[in-house]
Amino acid sequence: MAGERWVSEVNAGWGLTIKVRRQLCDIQTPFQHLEIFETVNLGRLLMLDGIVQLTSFDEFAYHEMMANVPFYACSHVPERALVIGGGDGGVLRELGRHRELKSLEICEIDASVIEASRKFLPETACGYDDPRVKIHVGDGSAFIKAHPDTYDLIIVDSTDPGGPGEPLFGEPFYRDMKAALRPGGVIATQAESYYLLPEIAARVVRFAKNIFQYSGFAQINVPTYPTGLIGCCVGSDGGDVREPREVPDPELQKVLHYYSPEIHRGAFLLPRFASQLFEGEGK
Ligand code: SPD
Repeated sequence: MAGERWVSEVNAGWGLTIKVRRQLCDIQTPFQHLEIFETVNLGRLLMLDGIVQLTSFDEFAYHEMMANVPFYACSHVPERALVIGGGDGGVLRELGRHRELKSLEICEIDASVIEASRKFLPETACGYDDPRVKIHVGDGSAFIKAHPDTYDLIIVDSTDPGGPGEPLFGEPFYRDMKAALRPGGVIATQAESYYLLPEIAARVVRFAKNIFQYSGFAQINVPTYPTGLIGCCVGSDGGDVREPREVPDPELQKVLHYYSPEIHRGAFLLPRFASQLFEGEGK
């Protein structure tokens, strides 16, 4: 309609279009095109290279699951967590709710994502206000190699493959993550949608299955990602990642709007075609 402004993510033959009021940030960083919009119905919107990373409307779903599934999948109480990517701070915000974590590190390749998120997305980037947070700006795949036997949780909140996140979708990186875990630690990675990018989802699930004793794909409903769904691939040698170690204490559960122990278990229950895809049978 004349005078209206819409922004689209065009990805793998799909389009997802959101009505926006104005653009708050438009910069070409050394790594990617970074844009932030104020939308009409969904709060703020962060896009990197034209791909939706988050909206204020539903970012809680993705960030709660990316943080809490690995936190509760860990067979011991985790103390040291590392986020790779995740420069908007949303995963940090959710991890920060856990007082048991003694250190919270983030390795983000693009300092501009951190700066712009702190300026324009304060409700997400408030994760950085936690004094336990230590920021490393650099390449996550190199960082992980340099830190063997260090973390209880490694959470990879990456962009899609093709941009700066590309090395994070390779098997060597999964092996390096395993080496960077302390015994019984857990990895969780952004694993795409089995509707939108089935080959990539199947590939990362295969890596996790080949490398860890226990693994699985947890699905998350996120309406502002194309197909409304995204996966979290989880792997560990410590125990069954589908079964939470404990329930959140009642005060914490009150502030979680998506995660619960029931959702944790249920997220690993997949439609038959998706299970077959991950078993290598495909449809
Ligand atoms: N297809 C988009 C995947 C985006 C995953 N990263 C989101 C960043 C939010 N912290």
